[in-house]
Amino acid sequence: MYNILEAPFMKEMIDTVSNMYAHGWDERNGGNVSLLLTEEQVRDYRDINSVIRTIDIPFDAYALIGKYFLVTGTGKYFKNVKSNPAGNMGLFRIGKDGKSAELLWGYDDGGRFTSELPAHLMSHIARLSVDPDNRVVMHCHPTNLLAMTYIHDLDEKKFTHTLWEFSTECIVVFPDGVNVLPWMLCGTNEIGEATAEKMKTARLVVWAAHGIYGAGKDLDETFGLIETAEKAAEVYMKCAALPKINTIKDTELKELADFFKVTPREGFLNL
Ligand code: 2HA
Ligand code: ZN
Repeated sequence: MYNILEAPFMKEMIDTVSNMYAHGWDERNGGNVSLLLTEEQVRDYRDINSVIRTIDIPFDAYALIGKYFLVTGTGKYFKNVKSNPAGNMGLFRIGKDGKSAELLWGYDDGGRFTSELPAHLMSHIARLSVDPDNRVVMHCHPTNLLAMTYIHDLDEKKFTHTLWEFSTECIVVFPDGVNVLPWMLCGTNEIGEATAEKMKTARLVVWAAHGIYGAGKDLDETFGLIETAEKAAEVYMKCAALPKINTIKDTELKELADFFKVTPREGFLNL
């Protein structure tokens, strides 16, 4: 059995949440990340039969029974994850009833997973149904995307189009676009269900006046996805109050998509 703090997945998780904090996306206890692991990955670092305690899950996660997740803790600060990984994160398996988390490591101070677990697990289920390689769900509060939700139409086509228009690489990085939810109460099963539904058609889901959810096959890819959208939102916010005299035309967006062999979301370009 190896030291779990030396596990590549653990190091990558610590680096990623630290980087998210450094980017200003996760003030105080803002943000949460979940990483789906295989039993093989976990077995090298943990006795999978030694369950520390079980924690109730507030909905039926039957579709994920037996699956392993490394998840940031509720009320915990990303700022502190690096100096105290086991106090700020936990690794658990979804129990046979689908309604309990079997803790194998972490949440050392008696804590539990993020209050946004429903949105995370439901989003994992939704993404896995369209992409079996999906492993990560990431939530944070990037400043410019958040700002944009106060001044921009929340229509998904319009929101996506603006991001595509305000940085050349966007259509290549997220050709599936961005879905948007209106303001909703966070931490509930309802926002979890709504987020998961939106995750079926895009890997980015904006929560108006709150933040964003991203999904991907690994931590780097998911971080990069949010980073790219946030960059475009930043450029948009710098330009929004100024007269706009240049843009990327839809014919040019199509040229980009063709050259990089991606398929833009149906109907999102005005051609
Ligand atoms: O966990 O970001 O959405 C803190 C949050 C809630
Ligand atoms: Zn949040």
